[in-house]
Amino acid sequence: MRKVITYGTFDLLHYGHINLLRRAKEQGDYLIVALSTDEFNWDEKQKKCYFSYEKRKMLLEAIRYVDLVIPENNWDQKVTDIAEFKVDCFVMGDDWKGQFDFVKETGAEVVYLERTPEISTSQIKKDLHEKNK
Ligand code: C2G
Repeated sequence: MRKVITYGTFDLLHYGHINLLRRAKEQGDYLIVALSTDEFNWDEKQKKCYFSYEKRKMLLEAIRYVDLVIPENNWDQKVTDIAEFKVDCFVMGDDWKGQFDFVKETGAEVVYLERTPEISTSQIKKDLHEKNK
């Protein structure tokens, strides 16, 4: 069984996320999503999520492409996650291109997939704010 892993916040789940998850699953047979915790998002990405970790986890677990959701607590867990779960392929959107090439040291393939244009959680928040002015 070829195992794939990807990392992210996945707040206000949208079709850009689904496009990523669908293509990530196409890289193998089993997809693990390491979901950024609320603390990690705030401390490391200065992101305040609309949905809590538990709600974002529930949403991801309902997606047919996703087989397992684990917490992402820090930037450095990727190498140990890949060893622990015997992952064959690490996938991220190409806005991260080159940022995680060190993961290749684990022997896992590193794949950056094209981001879906014109949609992002921050764009959704901005548009809703404008509309409700
Ligand atoms: N994504 C995408 N297209 C979009 C928006 C997001 O392909 N229009 C991808 C991102 O490239 C990422 C994944 O969807 O691979 C999740 O995006 P975010 O929730 O924004 O995650 P991010 O804040 O990039 O966190 O350790 C890695 C970080 O946790 C990644």
